[in-house]
Amino acid sequence: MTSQPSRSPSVRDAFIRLMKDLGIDTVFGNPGSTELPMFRQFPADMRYVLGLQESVVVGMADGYAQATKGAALVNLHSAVGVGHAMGNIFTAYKNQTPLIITAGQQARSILPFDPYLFSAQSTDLPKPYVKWACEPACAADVPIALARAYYMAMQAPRGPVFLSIPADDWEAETDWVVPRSVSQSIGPEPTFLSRLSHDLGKANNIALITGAGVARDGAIRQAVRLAEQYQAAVYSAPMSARCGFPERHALFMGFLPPMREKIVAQLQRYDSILVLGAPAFTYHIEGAGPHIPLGATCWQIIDDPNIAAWTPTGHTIVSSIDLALDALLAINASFDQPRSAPPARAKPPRPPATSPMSAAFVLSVLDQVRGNNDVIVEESPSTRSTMQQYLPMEGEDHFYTMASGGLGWGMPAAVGVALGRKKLGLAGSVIALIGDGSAMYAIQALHSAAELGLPIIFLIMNNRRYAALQEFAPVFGYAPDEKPVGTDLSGIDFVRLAEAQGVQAARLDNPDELSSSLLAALSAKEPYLLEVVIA
Ligand SMILES: Cc1ncc(C[n+]2csc(CCOP(=O)(O)OP(=O)(O)O)c2C)c(N)n1
Ligand SMILES: [Mg+2]
Repeated sequence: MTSQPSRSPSVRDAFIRLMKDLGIDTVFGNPGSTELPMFRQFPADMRYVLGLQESVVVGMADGYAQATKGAALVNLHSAVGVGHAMGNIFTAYKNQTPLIITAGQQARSILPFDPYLFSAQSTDLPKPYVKWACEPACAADVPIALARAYYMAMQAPRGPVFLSIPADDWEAETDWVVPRSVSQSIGPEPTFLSRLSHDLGKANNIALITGAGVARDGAIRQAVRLAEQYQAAVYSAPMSARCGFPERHALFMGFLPPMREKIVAQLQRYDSILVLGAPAFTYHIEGAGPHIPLGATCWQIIDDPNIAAWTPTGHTIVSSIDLALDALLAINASFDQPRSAPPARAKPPRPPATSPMSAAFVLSVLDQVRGNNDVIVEESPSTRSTMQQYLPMEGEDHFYTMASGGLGWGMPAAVGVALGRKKLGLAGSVIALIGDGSAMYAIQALHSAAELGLPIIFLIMNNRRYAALQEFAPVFGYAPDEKPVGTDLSGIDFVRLAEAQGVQAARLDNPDELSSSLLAALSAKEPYLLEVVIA
């Protein structure tokens, strides 16, 4: 911690000092007049990462915070900047990413006159998708509000918080704020743990379902030990935004779909279900009947009391996943029945090199050429299930997608993940696997990638349409030959979009060139966009 001089500091000095003391040296932002006073004499030892639209700013900060496992600081322009950012604020909330989002506000001295750029109900605007929103009652309270914002964001369940700061606050006098230590995890209740351990000991066939919370809490190692101890079959929770279990492990059985009847069918052979770091369950479409197979017991361990409250069935331990698993593994397991491993799942067939290429072919080739340290950031909806077959993830820091379903996160998040990994000195490239439609929600992320010179390959899966919606249509009663309106995209030239923003790019439709193109892109130290034309 820096030593504090005795004079009364300005709000700006106390704010910046506290940011540094909290370990924050990067600000993701897009500035306006209401933010200019904040960063006058911007410190040389801090970095401002510019995003050309506010949703890009928040997406980058989300990827960065997840990769560095800390809180990221965001600065937005008053009302409209927050509005632009709202989609990715929603996603950060669902991702449980700790973000301190500051936004400018008009000067307090002119607020009575409804001034230009005034955010009338500034703290209501980002609700309900922030854990806390505050416009401090007076200028001197701004630094202490930053401290509260930080501890709120980092406390489980983590998430974004919001501070609205009037433009004339920065010169006012205040006091230094000294960081405190505040624990960030939640521990499990021992009586619940022994009940869970007892139930697992009685079970014949256990299904372990892992979600993003396992990765967020760095608890994959414990999840593997637990699965091996009980010879449990492991599934990824529906729509999991991170990798919660090594997908090449013999006990890994695959991915649960976000639909009630299908989950029940897939879990039919288990009499005990334990869900870690995910709700039981996340649905995308309507369903009916039981949520788990009849007669099965269901437990979930989750750090969010809100999820614990709405869960329709079973028992819940509200706890951070790592602490709960450490405690569970420390209880000596005794089994009523001897355990044997569940049958391993079949490998998918090798896809042929057709022209145009299939997504399966592209991803199977990518799997052969990618490095062990490479990271996948995915936002390519109709490719997701193909990716799950052909691109198995290794561990907790190898895969990121958004938990919200909101497009426009993947492009900027890839930039943030790459920047975060660079800060930590981690090797490997970031591979952003992005649909053609998805890319267009936040295409300005390419500009930030070029400015930062990060090793990212943007692999645009160009099928010239919103395929996921076309595939989904029959679920909503469309006839097989009826195409939903507004789902064809054509004429988008991703190479020119990339080059116009300073990113090298190529378009590829020849399957024979795929492997060498991917290898060249992966060995580049700079961002590279590869537009792959797929069927
Ligand atoms: C912000 C937002 N708008 C609209 C949607 C609806 N939506 C879901 S999937 C999809 C298509 C995405 O297209 P693309 O990235 O090309 O992937 P593909 O479906 O072709 O694999 C759309 C528009 C959404 N999820 N988020
Ligand atoms: Mg598409």
